[in-house]
Amino acid sequence: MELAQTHRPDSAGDPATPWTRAEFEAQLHAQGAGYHIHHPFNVRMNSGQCAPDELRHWVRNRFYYQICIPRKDAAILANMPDREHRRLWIERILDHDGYGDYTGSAAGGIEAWTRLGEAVGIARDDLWSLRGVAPAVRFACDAYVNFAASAPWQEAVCSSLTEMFAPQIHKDRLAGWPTHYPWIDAEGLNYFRSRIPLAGRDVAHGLQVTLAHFTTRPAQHRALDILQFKLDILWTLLDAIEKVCLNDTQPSRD
Ligand code: AHQ
Repeated sequence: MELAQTHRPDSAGDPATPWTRAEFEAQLHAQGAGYHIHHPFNVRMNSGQCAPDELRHWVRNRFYYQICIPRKDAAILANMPDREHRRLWIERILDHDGYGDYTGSAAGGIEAWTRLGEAVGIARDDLWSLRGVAPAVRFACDAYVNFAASAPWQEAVCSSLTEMFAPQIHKDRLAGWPTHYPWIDAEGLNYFRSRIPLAGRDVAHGLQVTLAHFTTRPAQHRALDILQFKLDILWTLLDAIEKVCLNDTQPSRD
């Protein structure tokens, strides 16, 4: 699948020579500068400047991203020829869809996000109706699912590595929201708490696959372009959510 190619002046050595694993990993980490933790909407949300309606827009729209994740992961699983990788990857689907009777830790991330919805004042049926999900949010999330289904499985694994930066964004929410948004039942924040160890487990596997698969300098640049594609997806979600919030506050002309 064609992706935008960022021109990067090769900072580390001869462009014909692959980066070492450490240099390649450092290049991947350096792309964190474009992570959505730095998006103006996220900065505003995490500094307590969002109104309740704006948080509800964020929860509603991010719910569409959350329900796309297990479908994305199932698409990757279908393309994985190796049982050992599948045994690790299938965990991700259960993490989100849950299993058993949906209670306690087996409830899954989508159930926990539903709890977050109720905690910010969105009823379960309302959240699951997907009412209020912005077209650009659907488009970006669907682009992610379609990339995962059509790209080689190692490229799709690489695209999940934005989670290298996720623990911090979850920790920020857990640290700030109780003070900034005391009206939100603390139970609703359990999703963020649950993701911190899971993100670490996911990244360990994703990084091992990525560092082993992309072994020439052109391939390593492709990996950086794939990561940028996913960073752009997350950034686009917040662009769209910010616009929804802006439209809410701008009285209609007519
Ligand atoms: O809750 C998130 C999650 O389960 C995942 C899976 C992973 C992937 O496979 O792409 N990415 C991801 C992310 C989650 N939460 C986002 C957030 O800001 O709460 C961050 C996002 C990511 O960094 O990719």
